[in-house]
Amino acid sequence: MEKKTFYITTPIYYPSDKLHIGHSYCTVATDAMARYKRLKGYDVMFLTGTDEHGQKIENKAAEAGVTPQQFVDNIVEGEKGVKDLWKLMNISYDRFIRTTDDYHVAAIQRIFKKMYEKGDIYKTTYKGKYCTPCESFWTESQLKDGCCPDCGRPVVEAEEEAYKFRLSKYADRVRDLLENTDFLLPRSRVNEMIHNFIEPGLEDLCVSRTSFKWGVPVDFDDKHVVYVWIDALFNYTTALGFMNDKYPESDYNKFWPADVHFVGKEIVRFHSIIWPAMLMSMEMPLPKHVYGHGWLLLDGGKMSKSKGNVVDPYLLAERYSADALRYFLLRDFPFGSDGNFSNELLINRINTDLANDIGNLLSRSTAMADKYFGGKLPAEQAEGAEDADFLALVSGLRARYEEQMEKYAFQSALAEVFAVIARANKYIDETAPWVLAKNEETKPRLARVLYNLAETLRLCTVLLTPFMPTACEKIFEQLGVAENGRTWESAETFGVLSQDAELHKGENLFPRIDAAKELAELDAIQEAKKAAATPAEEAKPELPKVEITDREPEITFDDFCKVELRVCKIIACENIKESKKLLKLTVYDGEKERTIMSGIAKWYKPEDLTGKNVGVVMNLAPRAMMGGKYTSEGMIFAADTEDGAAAIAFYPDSALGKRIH
Ligand code: ME8
Repeated sequence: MEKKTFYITTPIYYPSDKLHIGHSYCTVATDAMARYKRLKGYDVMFLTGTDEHGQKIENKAAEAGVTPQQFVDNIVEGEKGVKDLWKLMNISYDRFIRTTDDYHVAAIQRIFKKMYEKGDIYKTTYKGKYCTPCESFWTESQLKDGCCPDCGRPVVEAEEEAYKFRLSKYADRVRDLLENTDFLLPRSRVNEMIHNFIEPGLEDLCVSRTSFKWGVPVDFDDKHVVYVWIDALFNYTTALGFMNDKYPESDYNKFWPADVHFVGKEIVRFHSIIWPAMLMSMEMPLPKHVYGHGWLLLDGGKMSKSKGNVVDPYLLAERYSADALRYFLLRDFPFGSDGNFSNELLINRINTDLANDIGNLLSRSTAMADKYFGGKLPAEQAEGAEDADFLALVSGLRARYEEQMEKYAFQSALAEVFAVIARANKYIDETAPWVLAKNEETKPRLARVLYNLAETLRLCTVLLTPFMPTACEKIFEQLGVAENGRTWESAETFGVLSQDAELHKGENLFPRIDAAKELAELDAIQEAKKAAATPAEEAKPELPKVEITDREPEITFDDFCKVELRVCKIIACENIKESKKLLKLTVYDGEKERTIMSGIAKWYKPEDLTGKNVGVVMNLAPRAMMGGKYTSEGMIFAADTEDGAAAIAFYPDSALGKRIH
């Protein structure tokens, strides 16, 4: 019989910086799910990767003085880069896609063209708000208090030729998908999408850019690059060979549609509205589920690369083991909600669950088996009064765990396992094996107690392998568990551990951490990193002092408004023979031209200024100059500088004719 398939993905992360614990959180959850499904016998495809195009990366590369490709190569493949991190974290991905991979780029071009030929992508003029410093277009609704949502600076009206996708055409079908199916999980995310995006009405989506180059060129109109989100979302299919030759199409037929995309809640909109609409346009099957997980917060705020308040997973995994970090991430935070990360929580969790509960159970059980029976439990064993209650909790554990895992409720699945582990520790206290060991007659009882403990541990360990693969291997080894005792099937049956199993006390898998000492060290490391990362902030330069002697009396706002300040374009500029100081400028305000005489000839050549937009005082009374030969009809903004030079402020083209406030 053919195995059932399971296709699961993480978001593809931006390699604009080193990844942080938030990215690790999602990837670890995906890995646990993939391993769980493999354990259950599924043929799993687990895809992760990096989303490498876009303006941000282009800018970051420019700042670093390297090409965008060099920049992303370093972050993805370089030392302690994305791939190194996933290796350290024991991430068992089957495929890693980089959106700069040739096969992906070619496939995206074909996909874009297909939607264009169908008429779902069309060429138009895009009118919107433009943030010049960020070179980004925004719609009215994206603005924050009327300003650029990225940098908070004012935006201007602008126009750009663009391709748009007919998102509006699919609005009803997307709404139906969200409201009437379990496509989007958890359910609470559905209302958010309907309320915030569907109800206000879905507008067609701008899907190309001309303002930067670092992207997939539209091959039939190469002034444009494909919008990064189209490039990014289709990764889930190109990595299966869709519209490319890198992988066989049979992969696509076998694994698509995806069983689930795990994504952070901030990108649920892209995955639950835009993604299905584009798939509908392409007439492709839709993924079965999108799961929008919560955020890890730091001091109540979202951790983010741009804020610089990130926690380094590399450091924590190297210090406490990948297993401990993986366990903590999935045990402490309910997957669908936000949670506050702290080093203290991490250390507490390691000390209580791992060092105390499972660590102790393992070392006590194996040490007693060693001490009392040389590691091999005798065949003669005796049941006792304490068994029934304990074993009642153990039986049915796999079913309880499975129920939670199928809902992606990792926290609850782990809680089920650790309830059994806590109960096993209590069983040791109830049965007091050290007392049973004192008497030959009670040795069979002792043997059974130790067997029950080892078998319970084995069973729990099978269920913990998706979370802590390395430690679980070692536990199996200490308990002498053969292959048949490590399977999913074996976790349903109590008594699989062979009577001949050789138990031995091995290394301490989860040493107790001195919390106070570690916390102090982690704080010191964090502080040192902050200081190294933000030298500019640390060593804030003292502000220069300037003596101002010519302050004007206060005026009212209305008085100020009487001065008409406006952006004009210098359309002509020349030296005049009558003066070495003056330049004759012709400026244009969008309606008409005027002449301005300005004493800046010493610092600016006419060709430096022609074509530039400058600030102009428009309603100054005209003034005759050079004996009446010239008339100046305004003043351009120029600051006096220390050395007497003039410094002119320039404005973007889109500001032409606009008032300056
Ligand atoms: O959005 N808590 O990439 P990205 C929890 N390239 N999870 C977090 C997190 C936090 N504080 N910070 C990040 C992108 N994540 C796009 C995706 S997919 C076709 C394109 C996780 O590098 C979370 O899963 O900004 C989030 O959705 C993802 O990283 C965003 O990574």
